[in-house]
Amino acid sequence: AAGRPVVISTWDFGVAANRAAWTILEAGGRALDAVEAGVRVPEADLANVTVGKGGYPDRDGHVTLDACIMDEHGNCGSVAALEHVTHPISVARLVMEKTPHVMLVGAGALQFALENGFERENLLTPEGEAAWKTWLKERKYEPVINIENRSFNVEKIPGNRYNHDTIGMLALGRNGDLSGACTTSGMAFKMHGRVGDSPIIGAGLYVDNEVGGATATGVGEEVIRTVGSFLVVELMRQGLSPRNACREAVKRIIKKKPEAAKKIQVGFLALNKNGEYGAFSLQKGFSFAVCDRYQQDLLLDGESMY
Ligand code: SD4
Repeated sequence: AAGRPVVISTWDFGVAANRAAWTILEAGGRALDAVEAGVRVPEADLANVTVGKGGYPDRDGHVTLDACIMDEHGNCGSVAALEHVTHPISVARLVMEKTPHVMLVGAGALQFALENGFERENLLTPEGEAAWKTWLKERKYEPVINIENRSFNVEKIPGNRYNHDTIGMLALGRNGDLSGACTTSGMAFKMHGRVGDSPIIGAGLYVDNEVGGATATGVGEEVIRTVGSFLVVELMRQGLSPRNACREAVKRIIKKKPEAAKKIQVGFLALNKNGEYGAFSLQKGFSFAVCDRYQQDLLLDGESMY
């Protein structure tokens, strides 16, 4: 157990994101502020092709972003299929704090963002456009396992420098309050209008301040089908450790689709109220980052089923 405060997040880029969150947690700040600041780091990073600006587009060439955030009171906010805004997580937070709603999508989400001072930007980088044009030649939709982990599959992605994906982040503040955030450009070359698990409360992210929080990465359809993050939190409520709760959720995915599960990646990451954390994935190669007062740049390999 890391104790508190502590922040954990998915994949290699979690290390830099955790650092930004840590600055806030260390000063006694709110977990909600920490997770928002944390995930904004990869959102703005052009070198990663799966979150925020610079994300790979859908098959029609649009970069569409999904994100959600959840606080210690069970408040939540979410945006899906949001275009032209670099920081969907901050729009999601505004949806939570400034509207009577939980979720805004597409043109409505963009309208809300622009009305609240977000700048309209072009998120498709030359690199993203080149990858899309290469993809168009074969038009084969095949999610790449561990596209997120720098040491896996790098060579398989045309024109790809780094391989990253959804960032899910969970933080426990010094005062014992939990929050979480999740943000992504979704599966590269998805259908236009496709929404993954990442902005769906209970699927890509769930936080219950009595118990803990969980977040997911990988093929979102399987996470939605099993309401994965909610499942992990409820399993922790029943007494499972974060690692074992994540493992059960992975097993649920296998049970529902045994054949499909062999070919895709899904990973869960969880943090409980005591600052204990764990992860589990379908395939090897799911990395996650941990930051607490003893170690700021820890990158661990989650266990996997296969
Ligand atoms: C999605 N879960 O859009 C996201 C993508 C992801 O690792 O996390 N891939 O389905």
